[in-house]
Amino acid sequence: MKGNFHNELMETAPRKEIEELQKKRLRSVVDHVYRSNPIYRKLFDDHGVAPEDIRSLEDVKRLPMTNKEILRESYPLGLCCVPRKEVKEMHMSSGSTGTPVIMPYTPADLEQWAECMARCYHMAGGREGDAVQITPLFGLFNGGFGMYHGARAAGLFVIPAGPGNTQRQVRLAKDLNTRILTGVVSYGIRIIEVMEEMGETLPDLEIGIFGAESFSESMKKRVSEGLGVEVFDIYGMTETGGVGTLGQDCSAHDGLHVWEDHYLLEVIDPKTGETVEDGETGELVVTALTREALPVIRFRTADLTRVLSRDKCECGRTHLRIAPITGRIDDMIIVKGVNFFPKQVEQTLMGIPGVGSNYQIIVEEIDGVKDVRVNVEAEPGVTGFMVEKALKETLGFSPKGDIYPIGGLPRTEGKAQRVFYKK
Ligand code: DLL
Repeated sequence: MKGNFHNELMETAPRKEIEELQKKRLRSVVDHVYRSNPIYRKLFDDHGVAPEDIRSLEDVKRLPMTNKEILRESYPLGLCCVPRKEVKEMHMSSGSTGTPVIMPYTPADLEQWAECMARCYHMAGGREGDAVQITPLFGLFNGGFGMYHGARAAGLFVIPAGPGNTQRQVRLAKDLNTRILTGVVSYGIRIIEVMEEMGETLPDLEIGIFGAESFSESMKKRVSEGLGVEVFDIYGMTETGGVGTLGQDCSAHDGLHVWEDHYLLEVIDPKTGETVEDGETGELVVTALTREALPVIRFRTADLTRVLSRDKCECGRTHLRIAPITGRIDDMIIVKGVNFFPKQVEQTLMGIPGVGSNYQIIVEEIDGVKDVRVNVEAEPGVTGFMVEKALKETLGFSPKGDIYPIGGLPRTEGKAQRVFYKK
């Protein structure tokens, strides 16, 4: 077990201490947003709650919940809680529905992000001086810059490759002895394909940090075997401040440690809004305790997960662990009375020998009846019947679909689109 910490004192602090800190920080962030932003103030006033009402951690439940809508409606900087001159960077998520969400950062926010992300690098076994090849886009997407800020804080040697030009990417990794490769999951798969085409291996590569997309256990196995690395599942989102802010798994690979000194988590039943018990799956709700420019308060992430443990982990960390993300609430597909998530399809497909790593789930409506097709790439010898049978066993019904030769489905350099809706 690697005992690699970035901030050992905080990462291993006793629960009681973390909770005391959370309580203090919750009071202070509530006070900050109430005093500095009229939208937040109105939201709190309409909900009948004032900063003085927040005395314990339980009192978080007295606060109103927020969601992506309020961030969209206040585009571009309506929810910003600091004067414009204090904002030094921004990132943005475009989302599927059009209006983007902008996340502003003060210098302290950038440090907070770097701290969270640096903890993730160390938790994955990164050491000062390691070459880290960062393949998410450097731009409005938070992935590239977040991994950059964190790598600087962790003392790594940054190769700011960004996505694309994959042959050059492989050569760079070889020539510069890249030890840590980071990316969105589907780009990890793309690199494996190109390595195979080039007949290259990357013996110095040991650590793969991937996320931003559905990441089933069987996909993790493929990425791990294809790249020859230990794979880590990294989590974060624009609204909480970007990649790594919500943590990652450690070498025990038993859930994602969430940085609780910076974020207060709740898991709720998305229908009733009530908190669910630890172990029960629900929607993750996040309050950012330490951000200045735009701290989200009880933000409904739409991501589904469950609390796995609040006990000290074998790695020594005390920050709670959540299950890898099941999917987004709005990604749930209901066909013929069966509910499922794209991740379940991925998990099944990736478990079939000879099936490639690219797939499409097509939801179509014919004469008012929803149907689903699953297209997948596969080696010769894999038949549609084999795929249907495997899906029948896990989903309870067997979607039809087409088998494409490896390389037959489109590739993307950013987040892959897996689900397509057709009318
Ligand atoms: O995707 C941040 C990120 C960049 C994470 C690079 C990991 C690597 P957004 O574009 O705002 O930010 O999208 C956030 O992506 O609410 C989840 O639905 C999904 N997501 C992020 N990480 C994971 C993960 C980045 N590890 C949204 N597993 C989130 C599953 C993930 N889904």
